[in-house]
Amino acid sequence: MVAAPQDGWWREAVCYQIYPRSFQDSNGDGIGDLEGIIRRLDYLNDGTHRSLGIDAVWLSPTFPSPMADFGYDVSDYCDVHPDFGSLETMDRLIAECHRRGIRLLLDWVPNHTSDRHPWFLESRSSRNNPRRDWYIWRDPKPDGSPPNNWRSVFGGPAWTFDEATGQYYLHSFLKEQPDLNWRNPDVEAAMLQTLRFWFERGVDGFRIDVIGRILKHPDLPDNPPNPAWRPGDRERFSQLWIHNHNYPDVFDAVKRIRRVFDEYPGRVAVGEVFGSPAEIARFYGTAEAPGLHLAFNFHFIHEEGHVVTPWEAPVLRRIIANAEATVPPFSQPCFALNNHDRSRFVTRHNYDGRGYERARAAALLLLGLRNTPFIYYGEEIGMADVDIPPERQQDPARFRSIGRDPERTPMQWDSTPGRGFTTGEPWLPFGPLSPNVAEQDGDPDSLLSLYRRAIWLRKELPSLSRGALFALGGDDRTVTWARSAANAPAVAVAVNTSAEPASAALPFDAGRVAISTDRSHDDARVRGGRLELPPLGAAWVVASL
Ligand code: TEU
Ligand code: CA
Repeated sequence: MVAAPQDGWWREAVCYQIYPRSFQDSNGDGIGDLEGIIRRLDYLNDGTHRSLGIDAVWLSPTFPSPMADFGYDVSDYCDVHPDFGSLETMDRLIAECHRRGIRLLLDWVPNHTSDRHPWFLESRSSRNNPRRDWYIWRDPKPDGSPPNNWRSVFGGPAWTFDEATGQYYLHSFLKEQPDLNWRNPDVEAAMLQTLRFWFERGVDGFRIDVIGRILKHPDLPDNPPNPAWRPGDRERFSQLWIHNHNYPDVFDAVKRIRRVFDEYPGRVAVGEVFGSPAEIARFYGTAEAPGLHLAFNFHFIHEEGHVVTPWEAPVLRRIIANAEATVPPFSQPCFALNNHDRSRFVTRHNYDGRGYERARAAALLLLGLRNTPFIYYGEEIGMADVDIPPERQQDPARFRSIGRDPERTPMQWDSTPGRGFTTGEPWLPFGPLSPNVAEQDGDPDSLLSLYRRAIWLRKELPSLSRGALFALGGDDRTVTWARSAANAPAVAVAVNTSAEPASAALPFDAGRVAISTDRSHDDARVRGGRLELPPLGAAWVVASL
């Protein structure tokens, strides 16, 4: 058989997102850094079942930045922010990852730079500067107002007036994040060069920030109002983003970006994308003209309209079915339950105090699907959002009513005053002493132990790590499916989202529970094609051959 056009390590990988400021501080300044990450790599994968078994790490931005958006405002794509280390530390991190078989992905931010990036400083210096056209400058309307009605994702107009040159510049996010003009071929060439810089240093790929926004309608027309919007809803949803989000030209640019990845064997592009299942699928391109290797599907966090996705079997089933039906056959979905922009899972689903139980079932759901899963640091111990007193708030983005600090607090390694994270004052306050890694480490019933066992089991069961997904079913309380690869026993996954016990119908008659949210069920024999699940429980069942 000829290898599929998109085979690679990433197909069977379990990935882990690190928010570098919050993972491990090594020098007591209260800010996590690359040296700290190196010290914690054995926690991620030391080759034994005592570690998590992570195959790839994605670092949120580590580049020089004024930190207006904590690194998503890049002022130099080819260096390391001194808070995090240096190029030398990054080289060591790459080597230390590779020594453990861990791939390293960095975070590429192509839509915008910092307003302090030398390119923007030149661009804003005069109307006839050679780099003027590297950003998106337009005259005011005759009444002095912005060139169109586009809103910033973080609130307010997407345009800021520059007194010195008498024009507005476009920024889809903060005014400190001017949008690059990807219609200028020099911009594209310069940005693609930054990818090669890191590939040459051994980086295994990139998570690509808001890739769906890099090209806008060339005429920058007004967006139409959103008929579903009601006063009190988030302002950014007051209009339909048709001219500045997933605009058709984006998908051609993605294919050109992909070709740079293909210059270097084994490098992977994972896009941060938003939209319907069909829109997400479009980012993968076609077998002949591939786009991204993987495009995130955030629908377990929020769907269109951005309301929190409920933990309900019919909703989960629909999300899985839609992803399976749309992602092209040469690749696979890429799900996440958490990230640095959204309220954490445990908090989102804690309305009855049972968010932590749902997190256990969610781990078996995420790792049981046909996908390249991404785990957000702290998810594996059930970290929740932390209340941030007003005087300690850091995130300027009014993306929700508060910023995104609650889901970005330092990793809780132990119950000491510095949580094992720092010897100094942490940049954001810690959560309560519990949960932490130390207390869960030796406890076979902990969430951490469940994640570890599930990840290693996934590697040992080819049906789970690379099998097809079939027989997606269930009822109002349960969602079930099976996975199967050649020459391996099929594995069924069953999740009970209700607070009542439930009986799930499996696609095969007999098997053995390989792992479940309630450890007392492990190794139970299954007969007659039914599995009894406790309230909010989940399990994997290996079919008897
Ligand atoms: O997030 C993009 C972002 O804010 C989305 O959640 C939003 O819904 C999307 O833009 C809709 O198209 C990324 C980063 O993850 C975030 O941390 C950054 O602040 C942002 O881009 C700007 O770089
Ligand atoms: Ca530090």
